[in-house]
Amino acid sequence: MDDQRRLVVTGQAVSSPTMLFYFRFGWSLIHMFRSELWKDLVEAGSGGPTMAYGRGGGGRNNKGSNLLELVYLDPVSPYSLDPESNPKQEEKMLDEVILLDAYFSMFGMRVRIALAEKGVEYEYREQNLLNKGQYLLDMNPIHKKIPVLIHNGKPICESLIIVEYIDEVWKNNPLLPSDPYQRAQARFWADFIDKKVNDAGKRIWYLKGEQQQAAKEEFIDALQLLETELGDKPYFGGDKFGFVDLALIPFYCWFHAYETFGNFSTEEHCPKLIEWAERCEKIESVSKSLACPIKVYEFVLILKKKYGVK
Ligand SMILES: N[C@@H](CCC(=O)N[C@@H](CS)C(=O)NCC(=O)O)C(=O)O
Repeated sequence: MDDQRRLVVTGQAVSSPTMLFYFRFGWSLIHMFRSELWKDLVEAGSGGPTMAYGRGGGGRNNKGSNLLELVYLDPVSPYSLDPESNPKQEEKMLDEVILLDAYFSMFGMRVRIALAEKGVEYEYREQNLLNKGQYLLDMNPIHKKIPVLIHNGKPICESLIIVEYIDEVWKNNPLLPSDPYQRAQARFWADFIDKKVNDAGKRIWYLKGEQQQAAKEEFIDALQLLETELGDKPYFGGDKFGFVDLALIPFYCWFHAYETFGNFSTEEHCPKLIEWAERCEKIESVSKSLACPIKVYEFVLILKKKYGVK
């Protein structure tokens, strides 16, 4: 355990710059000690993030703790506590992370998973997409859609762009591969998911007859291509859950709705992909970020009514 962590855990005296820091942010530490996440970090030992800082508030996945945001501190990160190695550290400490999202959004789920993978605490703000608030319109004036990540007042839009941003800012637990070719491949498949899986999936519940049949075939074709790309690997990126897994897995909680409205079984056509999805679901960042499939189905019923779809 390094000095900084020993200070936090045992309350021992430290150097004056560090004391100044704690004096200034002492109230935050009280919240930090209360958090589950802090306990996890302390137990995580070396190799992972070495320290956390939090502010009062409450993320939706926070199980009652008062942490609003979290900054990892390690000797090489820009968030390092050592003022000499990073004179701007206090500025960085004031990170504020807000997510404008909607429970049922597969795009929002991607961002929730990415933030959970990184251990970033944030303020979750559920949006009413039928009556959009001014803040959402201000933060995403072009598309007026969720998700929007607001980092220190600056909005970032579009789920895959947000996930890449998160991966660049919080470098622990990388989501994209480091090799440029592999990165390009990962981006290709994530884009394929947006263009093919999302579009066909929506048409399955929205359309009827021949058009619905065509949508089902497109959906299955797209998933079979993805299954081939997965091959015998546990995850798309190899042994570790990564960018393409994160881009696709939120659709899994919509499968029940697609299958019920389209009267088909994905598993019958893509058994290995379902095994992959079940594997992903066992990962905590995924399980706590996905919507309940039954609730998704009920939500689609409401959407169908809204759009006058029988
Ligand atoms: N390409 C966008 C899609 C985002 C999107 O379609 N969001 C939906 C919710 S799932 C939305 O905000 N819809 C509101 C609207 O279309 O007015 C992304 O990846 O973030």
